[in-house]
Amino acid sequence: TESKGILFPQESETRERKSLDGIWQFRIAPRNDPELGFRNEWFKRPLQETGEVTLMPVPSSYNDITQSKEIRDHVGWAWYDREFWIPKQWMSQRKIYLRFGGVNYHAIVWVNGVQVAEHAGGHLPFVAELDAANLSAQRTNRLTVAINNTLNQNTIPQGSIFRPTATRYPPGYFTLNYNFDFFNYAGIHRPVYLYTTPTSYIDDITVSTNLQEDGTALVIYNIETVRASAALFHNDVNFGWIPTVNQDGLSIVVRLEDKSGNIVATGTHGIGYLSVPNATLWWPFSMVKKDEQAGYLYTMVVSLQNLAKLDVDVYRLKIGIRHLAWDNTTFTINGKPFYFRGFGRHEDFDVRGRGIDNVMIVKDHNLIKWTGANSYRTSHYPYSEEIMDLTDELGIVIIDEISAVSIDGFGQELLETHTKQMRELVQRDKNRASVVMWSIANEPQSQKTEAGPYFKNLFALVRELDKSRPVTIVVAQDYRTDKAAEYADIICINRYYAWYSDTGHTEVITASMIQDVHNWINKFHRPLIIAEYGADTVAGLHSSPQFVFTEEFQLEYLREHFKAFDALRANTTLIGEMIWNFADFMTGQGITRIVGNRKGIFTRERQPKASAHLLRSRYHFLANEI
Ligand code: GCB
Repeated sequence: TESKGILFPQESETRERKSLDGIWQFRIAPRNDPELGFRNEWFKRPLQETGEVTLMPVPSSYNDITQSKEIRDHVGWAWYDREFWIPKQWMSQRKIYLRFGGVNYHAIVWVNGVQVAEHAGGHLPFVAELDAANLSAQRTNRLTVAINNTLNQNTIPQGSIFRPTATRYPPGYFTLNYNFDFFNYAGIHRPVYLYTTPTSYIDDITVSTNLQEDGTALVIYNIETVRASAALFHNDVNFGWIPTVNQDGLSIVVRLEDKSGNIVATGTHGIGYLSVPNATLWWPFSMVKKDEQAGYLYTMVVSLQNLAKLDVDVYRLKIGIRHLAWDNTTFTINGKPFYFRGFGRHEDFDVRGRGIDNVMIVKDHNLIKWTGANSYRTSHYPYSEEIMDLTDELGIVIIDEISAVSIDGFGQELLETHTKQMRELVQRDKNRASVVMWSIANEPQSQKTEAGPYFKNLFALVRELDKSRPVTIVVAQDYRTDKAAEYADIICINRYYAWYSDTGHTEVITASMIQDVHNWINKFHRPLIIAEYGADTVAGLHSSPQFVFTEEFQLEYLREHFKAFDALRANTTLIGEMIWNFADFMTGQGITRIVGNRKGIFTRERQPKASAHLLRSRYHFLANEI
């Protein structure tokens, strides 16, 4: 039986894990001979034997690490390799896997010269099972990864290669063009792990939670296992119901532990539910009093046991118990209306690009809490699992967005890519308490006729994958022309009054915004979130009276929006405001971007602009009111 789960690799009494993060060898393929590495089989020998290599940290984007413009702006294949050891005891009675948290965009992976994985999609994990026959415990093994950042009309996001024909260009000149507003960072962006499971193992866990009238919580679970003797019992996984004791003598035992390790419920089937009286709920940190615990997580201990009741495999999943509900006017968490006050963000930081590191993610979440925000959207792609662990733990509410930014075209092949990524995202994040909504796209060309059936399709798919969360789409179109938002449970709109239109005229903001939101709500009768509004602001630039790009302008721009939001909160189904952006971030080079997009309320170095203090006082004020 094949694995289908993508459970985060963890250590337990039955599992081991080794990090492969560190400094790897790196080289890019020559621009004029992109296939050279394949023709010369660079995966068959150490990369440094193929030519000049450079050192490259993993995880990281490769773009900003070296002093080479060629590497920063590279388009095409880039090659990485490193050596690793396999402990002797892993070589028998174990399954060995190699897992990448995220590689942008397309990756091919070889171990000791043999291809073991290929994956497309820049922000989602993938796993390869390694064949022990191709590994050695006596000498080092070699891991080679080739990655390609080229985008086309059927990748998500999209891009296109521009090859000018005019003679004024140097021979072979080309660029990758894309119309999303962030640098197309490339690299092995997230941790790389080697790990093991027993040969019979827990492959996937799906959990949803519910609250009954009497306050009893239900934890509904579905556990998929793969059995070593699967060839004989191939029905186990697909059958959906795994009897207490299977024909191979293995059984599933589930227990739910609270934070102190007390067992609060137990179960004995692969599918079932646990009822937890007086459960401590998972609350957003903004909704609990100081002495209560936000982001309360239980540990669901799943074990696969043999007839002697010994653990064959054990996996611990942290889960939050919370109840989401929504209708045409409200969105509630644990029965209480939730007003989103948050951010659009990026995984973006100096030097690292989109590579994640603990310094950046802890600092960012400290800043988020400092502002009094209660939520953010993972604009414009799924964020790393390490980040999502933090939002679960801290009680920060997440709108989980797929990489479909600014898409256009809406053909069948694009829909397939989009569908595949949505499946992978739901598979990865389905158990996360902090994820309260799926966002299936940001600012598609949704005024086009083809967008209607395309998104109708996708909304249906996501609802089929997960009925426990509402589904949204983030649109920039006008309420009269958009063809996608009508299928959403909750509508998100992005608006830039006095920035992209009527530039500088902050006096138009309040009235324009109020009228716009009324139009949407009167037409669609849905809860609505302003998912973006913002103005580029160069920290330290001042002007009185205010002028675009100055800190004074950003302050005034925010104040005018707050007036609109307060009016709308009082008498419409506006359920949230998210500023664009949390921090300044890097973009491609262009004349409207001054070394990146400056709409952050924090600089790229994470220092506050004046607007951060203003937003903070509003978010804290809202926190006290709600
Ligand atoms: C948007 C996009 C976002 C951009 C932003 C801007 O509508 O969703 O990716 O960065 O506008 O600053 O133009």
